Amino acid sequence: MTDGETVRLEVDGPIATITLHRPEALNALTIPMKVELRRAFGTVARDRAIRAVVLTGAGRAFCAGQDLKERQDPAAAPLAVELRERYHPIIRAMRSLDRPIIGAINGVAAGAGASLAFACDLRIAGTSASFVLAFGRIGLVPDSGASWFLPRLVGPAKAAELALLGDTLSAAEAERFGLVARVVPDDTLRAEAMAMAVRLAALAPGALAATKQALERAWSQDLDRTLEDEAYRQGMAGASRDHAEGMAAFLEKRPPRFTGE
Ligand code: T3D
Repeated sequence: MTDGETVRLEVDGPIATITLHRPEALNALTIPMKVELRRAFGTVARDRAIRAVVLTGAGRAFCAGQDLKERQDPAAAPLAVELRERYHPIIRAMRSLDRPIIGAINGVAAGAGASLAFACDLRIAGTSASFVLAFGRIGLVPDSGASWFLPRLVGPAKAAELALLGDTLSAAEAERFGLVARVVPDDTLRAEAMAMAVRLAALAPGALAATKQALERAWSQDLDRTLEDEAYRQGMAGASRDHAEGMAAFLEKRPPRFTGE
């Protein structure tokens, strides 16, 4: 376990759990916390033994976004600078990580906290989870990727409603819109997220990484380019030992043992 003051990183075999840990402030993001979160993703990126990541919050919230009290400091960096220097590196680290990230959404995800949830590859919600694009309520605009992720995740109409009105999206509604894979009782959320991580960790790491990248790239490409990219990635995957192992396991009617080669 690597303990920052405000972000905890636990590694258990092939699974890393990153916990936002300022429960007294609903895990609102301070500068040290953003630094620790970026560092945690860096540590995960370097540890090739990690095959899946769970991101969650301590206490009753996932993350309430930017710490608005810290923002009162007259010496605070301008908003655009803070975004470019501290938020964007976190979002980019999450999207470029070549392992899947599961958001275990244990309570409210507001503002940039919602953006963190959206930047995960998959989300499971506890029944008490909710999403709120709180930016408009304080005269700000969606940031940290929220305006990029949300229309892609829930469609443009629902995204406009959530972003413009700032309405709270409950866990049940989030499931209906496909934003979360499923909703589970709060007290089983960690276990359910871990079970999903265990499933992911048993899959071929190279194929998972390429799938994550393919899904991301396809959003901004036309069909022809995507077909070509698929052919390229499939050529690479097809030449891997893991593909041979997957085929052998299928023919021998046994579970595969993927090594990432
Ligand atoms: O650098 C930059 O500023 C640019 C980046 C901006 C990105 C952003 O994230 S902007 C959006 C920032 N977030 C918000 O506007 C959300 C503010 N919080 C809320 O709207 C509500 O707290 C929630 C809807 C999240 C939850 O409501 P509720 O009723 O469950 O809890 P609460 O009573 O409001 O909050 C509990 C405590 O957490 C409370 O502490 P206290 O006063 O009892 O000691 C509250 O002040 C604290 N807290 C909640 N959110 C924040 C916060 N403290 C600091 N910053 C927060 N964002």
